[in-house]
Amino acid sequence: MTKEWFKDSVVYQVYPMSFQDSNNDGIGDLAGIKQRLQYIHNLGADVIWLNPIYTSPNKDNGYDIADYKNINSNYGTMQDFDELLQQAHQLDLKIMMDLVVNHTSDQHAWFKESRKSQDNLYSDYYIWRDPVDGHEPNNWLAAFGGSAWTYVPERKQYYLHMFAAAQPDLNWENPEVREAVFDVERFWLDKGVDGFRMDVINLISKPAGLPNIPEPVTSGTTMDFVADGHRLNEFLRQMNEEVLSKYDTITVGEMPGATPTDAIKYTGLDSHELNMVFQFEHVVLSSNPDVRMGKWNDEPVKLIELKKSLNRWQTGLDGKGWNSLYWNNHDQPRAVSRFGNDSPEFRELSAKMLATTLHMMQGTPYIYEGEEIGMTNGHFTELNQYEDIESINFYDELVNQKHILNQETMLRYLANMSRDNARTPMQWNSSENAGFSKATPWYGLNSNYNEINVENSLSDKNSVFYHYQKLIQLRHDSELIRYGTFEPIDSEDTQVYAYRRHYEGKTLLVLSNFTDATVERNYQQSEATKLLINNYADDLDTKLRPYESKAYLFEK
Ligand code: TEU
Ligand code: CA
Repeated sequence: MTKEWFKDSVVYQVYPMSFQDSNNDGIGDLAGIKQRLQYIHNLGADVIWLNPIYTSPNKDNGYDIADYKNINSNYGTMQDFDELLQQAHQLDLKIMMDLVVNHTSDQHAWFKESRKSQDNLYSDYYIWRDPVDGHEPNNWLAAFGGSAWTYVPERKQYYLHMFAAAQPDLNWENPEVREAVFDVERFWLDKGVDGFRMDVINLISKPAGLPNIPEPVTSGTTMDFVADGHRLNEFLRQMNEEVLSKYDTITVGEMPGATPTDAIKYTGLDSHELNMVFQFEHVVLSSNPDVRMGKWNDEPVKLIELKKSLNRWQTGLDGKGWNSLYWNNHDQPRAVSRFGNDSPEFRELSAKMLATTLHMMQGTPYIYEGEEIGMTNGHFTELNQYEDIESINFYDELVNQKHILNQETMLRYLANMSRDNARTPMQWNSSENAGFSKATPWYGLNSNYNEINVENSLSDKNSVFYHYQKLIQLRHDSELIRYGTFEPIDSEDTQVYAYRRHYEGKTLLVLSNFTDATVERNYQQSEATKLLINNYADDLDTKLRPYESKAYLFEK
């Protein structure tokens, strides 16, 4: 397998708004990230992925960009960015930008022009259609609720938005739009950034003719219908040819709905498109069987399903593509609350167990800020504790408008699934506002920051932080961990996640108990050359205590 640096890297995701506030206005910023570079470096990460930091009215926390070449003033200036990039590079940390080019903000200059008339320079930059019988051009629904179409009287037309109305979709069929996007990419690459995470990049090519979709029509079925359009390969190949191939980059395309086959199509090792995809399979496993409710549910994920999904990706991409490995990000609940157990008794054990399970797989691991100290969901109980557009809109739609759910059930679903779980400020220490800011933070802190914080983690040699640090070190030191092939074992086991990796005659055995009970499993671990990492102080051989996780090396 060809060795490339994106395969050897571990990525740390920073959500700038919630990471570190340097000027005490309650909002995280670039200078704050600069103060914490050493911390990320100390963890061992190689790359930082920054969520969007561009000028934005923040209707969707920066995923609505009004100017791709300027910095959101909440976060600082271009000079702050240049300094951040330079200092990161001095520490050998690369910077990956979030590129949101399926849509812009409705406050972007292109859209402001485009909406004025049907015959100006930017008229064709977005997807405009005439009304059909006085209605929307088709039945598509937007990801944040309501129709995917909004009418503009000046043009007497509707524009398409797969997300909020404030996020009009760009018209990638227009070659000028593609050139404009490539120009943005060159701007940042010429500054020296090291790559891009491309937001919903599998939505950029829309189905020809924009046909109605079959029932049931929901925001979820709309997204599946639109994803993976017939010109996606062509657009990505052009981007690669004209831009990416001219720089040394790391790229990951966010692709809701993607299967391993799709991943190979767009990120295959010789596809000349992107390096990796963010697939969604393992984070939608608990989705509500009632499609009207989409992702909203309070069901725990079943280990068997989780294993099937991750194993399928591991074996499916082996030798053909490259996995991105993640448990959570700014759109997902906290890993330890969702896949582990965030009770005081098991939080640290299960956070470490999850970390080992994922970091011993083949692929590039992504760590979301706070995951490395085992930060938990917010456990919110009131609607006014939420601020995310998705949570608020769907509460309104499902409870108030459609009366499909009562208030209490939806609040339970939000507590389980809301994106806000991931967006509470980073917990640095137990001082006021968790060391995030001296002012009231833009969004409420998790009340457990007195106990769960970076300072405590750094002063405890058995902390979740040091477990992550060790996993990263092991990966950096081992070709077996980076490049070994993946062998699933006992896929039907409902309690233990077990797998092997193989490389040049060496074998890695990973065993993780996903339950709070002690179980017995014999994989001849007593014959191992070495126990590489575990989360209990001792090793009881075939016994796996609650959330116990062990990785063994067999040298022959
Ligand atoms: O998310 C894409 C996406 O599919 C989301 O709708 C996701 O399914 C949802 O958040 C899960 O609840 C990306 C960004 O990561 C997200 O933050 C943005 O809101 C979205 O695109 C629009 O740009
Ligand atoms: Ca600030």
